[in-house]
Amino acid sequence: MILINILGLGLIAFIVWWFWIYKPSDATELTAENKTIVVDSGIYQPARIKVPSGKNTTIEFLRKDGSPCATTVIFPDFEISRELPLNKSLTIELPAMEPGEYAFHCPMKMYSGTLIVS
Ligand SMILES: [Cu+2]
Repeated sequence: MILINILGLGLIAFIVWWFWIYKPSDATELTAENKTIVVDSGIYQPARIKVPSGKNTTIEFLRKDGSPCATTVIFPDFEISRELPLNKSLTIELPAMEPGEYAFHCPMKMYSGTLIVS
């Protein structure tokens, strides 16, 4: 009984850490050759993306996760919401942005990422 409680608490702690605390620190710079974000296994890969400010940017999403949760990606700051086709990359055009950090995520925010504009 105690063992089960400890396991349960551990699981809760892990979930809290995974969804709310864990933040990968490295930001990946997107380049013309390398600007694809893969959507798979609960994460955007890469999840932190550096893009230049003040000019239009395109990024590509490649969704490999078949779950409904992963289907839509939202950039709330720019009112962008797109359906991602499965196993096929989709290009999303972003407007010229002010320097700052902007979130993007799935509707339930289980997948989440950050655009770092500088
Ligand atoms: Cu979701």
